[in-house]
Amino acid sequence: MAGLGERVRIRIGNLTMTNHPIHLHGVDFRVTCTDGGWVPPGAAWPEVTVDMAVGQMRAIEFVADAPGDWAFHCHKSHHTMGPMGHDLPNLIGIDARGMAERLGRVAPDAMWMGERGMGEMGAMRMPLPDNTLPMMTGTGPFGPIEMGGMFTTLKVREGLARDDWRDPGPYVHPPRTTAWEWRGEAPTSVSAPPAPSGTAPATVDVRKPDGHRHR
Ligand SMILES: [Cu+2]
Repeated sequence: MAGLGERVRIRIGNLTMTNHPIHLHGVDFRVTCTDGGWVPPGAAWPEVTVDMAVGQMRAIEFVADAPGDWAFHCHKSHHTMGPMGHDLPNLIGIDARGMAERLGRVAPDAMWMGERGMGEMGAMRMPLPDNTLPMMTGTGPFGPIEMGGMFTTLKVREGLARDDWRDPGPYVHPPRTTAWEWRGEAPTSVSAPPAPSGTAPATVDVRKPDGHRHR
């Protein structure tokens, strides 16, 4: 958790035997410390992902200037999906809608990997040994949280009291700032405004944005 506007430092150490590209949504950060020591401020480079090699430590710092619940996770998708079985046939591409429910009637212990994301896994409530990290982290305001394992949430809130670490619950989005599925009639036609006549074709200037606000 971080109060809105607070400066945050997170130290990360990779004690595993593989690399982990650790990614933070909502803000961009600076890598301020390596295993060689603190990085001079002018040399701390901006990032949204820091690859943690085996045995490495890093410190990242940022100003928590965006209220919300921000995913903080390894960018290797299978590292946010453990623990899982792997000796399974590849069924990518089949229509799996409703398969978990139908399979559950004849094979209650079967676990179906949802074709359209991992949400169905979270809805299954599979039993796990007590010392197992949950594959799915729980249920959020939009349904099952589709990441677990090497995943957590950074909560940025306005008005947090100092040293108050109680969970403030899910972020309450301001009205008209969330997407929803349109279930009404599809529009019959969407016409683009006509291009001005007598002008040269537009060129596209592609450059990387200088911010990181994929919300
Ligand atoms: Cu990883």
